[in-house]
Amino acid sequence: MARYLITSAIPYINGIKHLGNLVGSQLPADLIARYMRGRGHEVLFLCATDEHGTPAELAAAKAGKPVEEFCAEMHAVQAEIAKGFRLSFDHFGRSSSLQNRNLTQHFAGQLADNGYITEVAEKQVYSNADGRFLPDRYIEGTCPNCGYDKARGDQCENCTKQLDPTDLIEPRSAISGSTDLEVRETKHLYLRQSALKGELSAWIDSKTDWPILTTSIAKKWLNDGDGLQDRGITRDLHWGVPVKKGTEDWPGMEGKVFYVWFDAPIEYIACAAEWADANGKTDADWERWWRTDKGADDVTYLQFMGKDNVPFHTLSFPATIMGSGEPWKLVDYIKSFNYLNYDGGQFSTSQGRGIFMDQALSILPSDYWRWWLLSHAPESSDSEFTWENFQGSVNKDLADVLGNLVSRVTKFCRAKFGETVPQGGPTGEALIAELTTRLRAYEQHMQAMEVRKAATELRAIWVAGNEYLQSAAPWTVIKTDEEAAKGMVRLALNLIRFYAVISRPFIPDAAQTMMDAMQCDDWTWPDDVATALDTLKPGHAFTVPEVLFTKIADEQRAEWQARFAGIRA
Ligand code: B3M
Ligand code: ZN
Repeated sequence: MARYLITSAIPYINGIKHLGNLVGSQLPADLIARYMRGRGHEVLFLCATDEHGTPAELAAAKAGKPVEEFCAEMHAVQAEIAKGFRLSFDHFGRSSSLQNRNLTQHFAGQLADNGYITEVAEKQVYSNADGRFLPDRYIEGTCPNCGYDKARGDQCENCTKQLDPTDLIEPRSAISGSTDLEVRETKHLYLRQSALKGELSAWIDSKTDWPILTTSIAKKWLNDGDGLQDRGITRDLHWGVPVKKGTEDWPGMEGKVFYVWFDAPIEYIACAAEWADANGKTDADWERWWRTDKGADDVTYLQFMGKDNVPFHTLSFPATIMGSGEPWKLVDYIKSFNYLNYDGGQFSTSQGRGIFMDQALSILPSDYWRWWLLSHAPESSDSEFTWENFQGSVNKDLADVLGNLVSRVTKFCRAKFGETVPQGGPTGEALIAELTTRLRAYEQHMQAMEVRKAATELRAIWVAGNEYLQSAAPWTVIKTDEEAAKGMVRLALNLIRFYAVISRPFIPDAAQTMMDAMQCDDWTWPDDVATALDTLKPGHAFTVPEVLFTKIADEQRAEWQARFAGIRA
């Protein structure tokens, strides 16, 4: 038995995620967590909401709520949707937790003590009316280049010219509209990533088994242009982890918070502490997952994320850990994803384009989505959701192949032999041989986290069962050789249980329905296929389940297509 620590990129708090976000982080992480548990490994699967930063402040202001209240509500909403998708987190934490506050301040203190933090004086625009420094993009004014009167302090949207806030004519605060602005000097902390460049490079170079997508992005940031830049890790905001050096105040940093991307990955660690606290466990219980001096030596740590998050996970967060000089676990494998597009364009949170997680669950149960998304995961390139493709997958793979087998076998048996597994002769040698070969391939793909390949193999395993039944044809054989027909049905009923076990990481609800119908609760992984297909003995009672998957009719598909064509308000 091995130990797997699995984390998904933590979704930002400011809104409900779309299916593109889901398939790039939480869903594949859940797939692998479920698979590893199914193989008998010990798994700690963590996720959380990413709650700090300007977007959270602004979303709360828009909702007319104090930011703490907004975050607490949105956390509950996201947790509920995660349950709806059957994301099997051991804990769904919050980056605004006390545990994360303490750990973030602790890391900053360690980094400072080890010489990896510098203080940099900067000039920044301060708004007297708002009582705060304004990030460049929250300053508006007239563009000196084209005269557009809503140019932002970082760029003019009209003529695309890159700007400095001081370039703007008649600058004003985008928050309050106030023109009572002044330039003040302020100090910020920088993480000296450049000083860790050698160590980071060597570490990335040692990861020869990582997906190209992951290492190519990391190497680009390490080596392009000026190479790895030092990064500002503090901000002049109200909402965030207050800047402290461990437990001590940091002179000159009063009123400042850490940048959201500094504390967000630290939440992966803090979340384990939250998990322990929420479950009456001790510090030792979570530290054995995270500290190599406290038992985490034999842990394999897997991270899942979209490609835009890769630089932070391959460089910044490792730099935080390395620079701390403490024995925290570094990630062993980063599985990253390309983008999922939506019907000829991009999914977009800011524009409300595509299907969002809550909307998806409002029209179909999670297994339908899980199957399509995972079997079309954007691994080697971007992939695209179209309603036709979705309809095709559901109708063929889920309804015609898997669902049909289950209903045909159970109904036939009930009609001819009653609702117990019949006594019949041995059969299906060729099927067992094929399933064995395919199951080993499936296991290899899952171990390698090749999601699409695993889905393809699983589908082939379902097809093999269907073909067996089609050519064995117990409904014909029964007329001449009842004993043989019974043997086939017995094998096919066992096949349903077998499918439940191996399909569970992809479609957990259908798997449960299949297992329940077989009146069984034995989820043992089928190391030996012949033995697995002999689990349900003659005389074992079963029931005919409800329809596993309903086909999507053309009219229904067209209606959804039209309903989700527009922009979500
Ligand atoms: N919150 C990205 C996002 O929600 C970001 C990931 C953080 S991982 C530590 O899209
Ligand atoms: Zn302009």
